[in-house]
Amino acid sequence: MVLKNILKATDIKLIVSLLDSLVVEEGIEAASELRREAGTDRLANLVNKGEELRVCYTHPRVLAAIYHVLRSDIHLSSLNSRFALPGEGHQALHVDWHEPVQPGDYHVCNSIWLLDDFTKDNGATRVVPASHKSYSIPKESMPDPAKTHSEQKLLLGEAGTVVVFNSHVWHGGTINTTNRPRRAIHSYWSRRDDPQQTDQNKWITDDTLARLTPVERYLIDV
Ligand SMILES: O=C(O)CCC(=O)C(=O)O
Repeated sequence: MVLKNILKATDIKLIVSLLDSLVVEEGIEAASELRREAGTDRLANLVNKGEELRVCYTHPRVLAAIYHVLRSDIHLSSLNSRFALPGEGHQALHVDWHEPVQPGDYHVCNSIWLLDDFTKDNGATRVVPASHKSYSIPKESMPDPAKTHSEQKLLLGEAGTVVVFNSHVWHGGTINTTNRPRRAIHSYWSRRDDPQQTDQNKWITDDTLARLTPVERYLIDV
């Protein structure tokens, strides 16, 4: 689902400025709460790193789209950012779950928040349409999941767009051949009975708890 104009230019400016400062401030520790990835600037645990990001776990249209995929009670699994750096960013096709699932038995759903236009050159995410219904995952089904898949499509769109996708769909970042980073946030959700990718109760700070509304606490499950 492609949801256009979720973020305004002014929101994007504030968010990018926050994330750029965090990348510098955290340096080599950045994303250590989750995982680092060569060729990218990643940040994790973003629930605790700025009110500017509240929109990423509360936007009603995005939440409705995620519910539409999971058809279940949900919680935020993790909130991260990923900048694919110039000349980098290619990922093997993968799913965000450890095993194949039967069509309809979905656990996880991602939303990618485009902070830059996603173009065919700057490392847009690739997806293999309908692969979530195949009861298979790339590492078990492709000789080399890093290679191009004959049916893959690029998720292209303008900054401010949010793409919500069933993350049992085979997907991955592509190489950014431009000279500027391709910046995005991943607001990643799962069924409420599945463990969160970021253990939000472990990381939540008193300051964050104090500013969260009851509904936000429910969504983050803290
Ligand atoms: O940022 C992207 O284009 C996709 C990233 C992704 O799928 C991942 O890091 O697991």
